[in-house]
Amino acid sequence: MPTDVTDLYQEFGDDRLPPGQRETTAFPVLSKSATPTWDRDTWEFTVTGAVDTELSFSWEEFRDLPHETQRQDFHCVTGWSKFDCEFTGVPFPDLAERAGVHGDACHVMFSALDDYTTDLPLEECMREEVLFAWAYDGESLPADHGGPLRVVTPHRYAYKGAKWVDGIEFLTDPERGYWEKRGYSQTANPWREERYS
Ligand SMILES: Nc1nc2c(c(=O)[nH]1)N[C@H]1C(S)=C(S)[C@@H](COP(=O)(O)O)O[C@H]1N2
Ligand SMILES: [Mo]
Repeated sequence: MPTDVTDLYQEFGDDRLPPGQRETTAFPVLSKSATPTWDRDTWEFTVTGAVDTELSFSWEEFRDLPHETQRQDFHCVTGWSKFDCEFTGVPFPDLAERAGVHGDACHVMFSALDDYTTDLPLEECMREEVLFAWAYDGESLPADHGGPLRVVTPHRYAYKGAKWVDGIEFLTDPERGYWEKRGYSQTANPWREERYS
């Protein structure tokens, strides 16, 4: 049984559907550019920056990590929300613990195979619901939705969840990711409609 985290909105607002959003049952694809290809044999996921131990995982090693399945909502900054998505993967805090995050780390940069990046304050990442997910509704994550591996951030607009993620860097000073450099919010709280900065 998946862990249901669709009630996390109660931390932020009164309604499950954030203001200015409409519910969709489709799962639209939103990418800045084409779906990148990946090679199972050379794929590598790295954890770098302000940590005790920098980490690197092959696809098999990453898939062997303890993982869980959660039922989550998904909110795109362009105005659609999809309820009850089932994602399977590794919670962010588990990876952070393996690397040993330095006390002066305050921010995280996610990078991806399509040269996308996105950033979040460390405390926004240290939540069980921030998953590195490889399955959606019990099937391998479709390539268009970020397969083999993507991040999901049900407490933030979905551009904070890097599809095709291949690395995270712990930072001691905030930096801006791809959309954040182009005017989108760094904090991106849907219940406060933090769409732009
Ligand atoms: N690597 C990468 N991740 C990305 C994007 C992207 O263009 N590249 N788009 C973001 C945006 S704006 C959204 S809404 C979600 C869309 O995920 P979906 O295509 O699975 O619906 O992915 C986010 N993650
Ligand atoms: Mo988006």
